[in-house]
Amino acid sequence: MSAAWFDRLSAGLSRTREQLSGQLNVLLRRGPDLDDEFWNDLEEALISADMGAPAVGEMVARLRDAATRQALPDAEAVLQHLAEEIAREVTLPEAVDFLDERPVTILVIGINGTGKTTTVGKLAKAAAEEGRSVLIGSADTYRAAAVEQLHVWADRASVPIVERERGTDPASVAFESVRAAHASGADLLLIDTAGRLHTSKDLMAELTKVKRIVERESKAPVRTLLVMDATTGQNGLTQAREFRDAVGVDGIVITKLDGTAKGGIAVAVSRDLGVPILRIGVGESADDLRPFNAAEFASALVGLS
Ligand SMILES: Nc1nc2c(ncn2[C@@H]2O[C@H](COP(=O)(O)OP(=O)(O)O)[C@@H](O)[C@H]2O)c(=O)[nH]1
Ligand SMILES: [Mg+2]
Repeated sequence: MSAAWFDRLSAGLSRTREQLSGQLNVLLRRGPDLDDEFWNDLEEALISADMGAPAVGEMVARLRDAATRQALPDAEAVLQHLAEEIAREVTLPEAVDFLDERPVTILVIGINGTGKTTTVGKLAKAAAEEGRSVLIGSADTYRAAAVEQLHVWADRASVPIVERERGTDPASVAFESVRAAHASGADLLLIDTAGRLHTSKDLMAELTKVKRIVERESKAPVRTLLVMDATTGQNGLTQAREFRDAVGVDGIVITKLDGTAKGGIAVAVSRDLGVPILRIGVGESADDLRPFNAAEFASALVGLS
C-alpha cells in the first residue's frame, strides 16, 4: 500500500477517527490504570462509532482478558491492540473478491440513495482502466434521471451501456444486458437496479425476478453486490439483512464513510451479515472507491500508530 493511498483512505475515515481517537485519548490521559471505568468508557466509545454491541462486547472482553494476563500493561497497549481486534472482526476467512473474477455478472442492489449508480460508475471506470471489457446494464427504469446519471458515468468510463426508456421492465433490460455482454465478449457486466418501490416487498419481488432471469441467461457466474450507506447506521444494517434474506447477497460495498463518524458500522456489518465487504466509498469521485483491507481499515479508523 502506498503512502498516498493510505492517506486518502485515512482522510475518508477522518470523521470517525477524530471522534473515536478523541475518546480514546481521554482514556489514555487517565493514566495506566485499567479499572472498570476504563473498560466501560472504551466500550461506549466503540459503540458510539456504530460497531454494534455484540462485536464490541467480545472485543473488549478479549482485550480485558489479555490485559489480565499481563500481556497488556497499560491503556496505551490496550489501544494498540484494539486495531488488531477490529481487523480481526472485519476479516471473513472465506471472502472472495468476485469483482476481480473474469468473466462475471454483477447485480448491484440496495435502497434508493445508498450510492448504487455511483458505485457502478466507479467500478466500471476502474475496471476499464485495468483493460477489462466492461458493459453496464441500466435496470433502474423508474426515473429518467437515473438512466441519465448512469449514462454520464458510462461516458466517463468509456464503457458501453444497455439502456431502455423509462418504464421498461427491469428484468427485460437485465436480460438484454446479459445478451449484449455475451455478444460483445464483455468480461464484467454491471447491472444497476432501482432501490425504491412502493413497498419493500415489491422491491424484493422485483429483484428476485431480475436475479432469476440473469442467472438463467448469464454464462458468467452471477454475484449480488449490496450497496449500503454508512450514514444510515443500524437502520442500514436492518435493510441489508432484508436484502440478504430475500435476494441473497454475495458482497457488500459500504459508501459515504467520509460523511460519518459511524465508520465502525463495517464491524457490525461483517459480524451480523457474514457477507464480505469488498469495497468502501470514501467520497464522490471515481478514485474514492477503495478495496477493503481489514488491517488498513482498522489502522485508519483507530489512528493509533
Ligand atoms: N460522500 C460520498 N457520497 C457518495 C458516495 N457514494 C455515493 N455518493 C453520493 O450519494 C448520492 C446518491 O448516489 P446514487 O449513486 O445516485 O445512489 P443510488 O440511488 O443508490 O443509485 C449521490 O449524490 C452520490 O454522489 C461516497 O462514498 N461518499
Ligand atoms: Mg441509482
